[in-house]
Amino acid sequence: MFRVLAPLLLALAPGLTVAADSIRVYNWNDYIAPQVLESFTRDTGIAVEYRTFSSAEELADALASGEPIDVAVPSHNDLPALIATGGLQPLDLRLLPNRKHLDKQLLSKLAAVDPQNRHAVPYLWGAVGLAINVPQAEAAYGGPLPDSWSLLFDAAQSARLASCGISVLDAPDETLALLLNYQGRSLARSAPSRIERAGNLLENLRPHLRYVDSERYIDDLNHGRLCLAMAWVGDALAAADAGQPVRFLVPEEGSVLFIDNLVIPSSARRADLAHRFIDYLMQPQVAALITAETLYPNGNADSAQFLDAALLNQPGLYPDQDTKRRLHAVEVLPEKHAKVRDRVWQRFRAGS
Ligand code: N2P
Repeated sequence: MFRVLAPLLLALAPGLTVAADSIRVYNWNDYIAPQVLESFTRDTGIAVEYRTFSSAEELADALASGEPIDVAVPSHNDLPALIATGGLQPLDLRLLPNRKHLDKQLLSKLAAVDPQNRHAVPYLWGAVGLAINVPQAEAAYGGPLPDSWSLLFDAAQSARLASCGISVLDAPDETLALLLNYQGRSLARSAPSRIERAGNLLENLRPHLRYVDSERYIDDLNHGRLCLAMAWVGDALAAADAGQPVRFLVPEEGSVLFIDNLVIPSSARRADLAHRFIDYLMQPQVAALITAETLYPNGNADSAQFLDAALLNQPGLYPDQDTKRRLHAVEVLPEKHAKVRDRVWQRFRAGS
């Protein structure tokens, strides 16, 4: 019936196209349950052109280019700059009835970077930590490992682990914040000269690292090809899930938290459909499925009832009280520091 009718409709109404409803979604890699995209299209008739990025820089470049993107997923610390430069559309809350399921505490934290929560809703969040392939790392280190960022930042220690493979996330704000915190300081309150010196220290570590990348390490951890990785929680838990003796650790010095958010960039062509997609993801069952698949905590308070008890209690996924005390949100970097950060980071990432 449909097959016959469609050409007929097209002939009668040339402006009307079948399945013209589509949106472009730009998300972090390994950050959705693929079946959710399929069910969204099945339920709504809206096709999703889905692409991924693996660093905040890649997303920033795509947003700055003005290419049409209907839904993107920036981290909380990048929201102030995006809002200030008019990069985001305010959300129409009337089109987001499922927003009522979101965690109120998380929303109020986010209001510090997105006043009145006008532009963003929390999607997934989590901690940065160390993913350690314990048997490999202990063998290379020559005994039990300290519960510390020194494994990475102390050149004598990382030299011992270099042979079994170390990787660092392509995440300058997180890495520099962690290094300065390890030195007893704060990235946001550091003078540019101190950031420059932190960059020099990173460069000295560079020969001990296989690479600086936020995507390759997932497969390498899953196949036992790295023994130490600075990791986002879900990526590390995925390796343990794949059967590797990989432990996710929030070291004793503490670490940073990120909150990633669904937003509608100003370049969006179909803000109406973007709202439908965002609302779809905020259904508690859908949010639970995404957490089960990605192993990242979500920002949906009502999704807990749909999560397996085993998953809810999986160590590391939802941080316990003691770990929570050692975690603080990635700080917003003052604009005047962005240049030195980028310069330092480019040198470090390239390894030359
Ligand atoms: C998952 C990416 C996590 C995003 N691969 C951290 N902001």
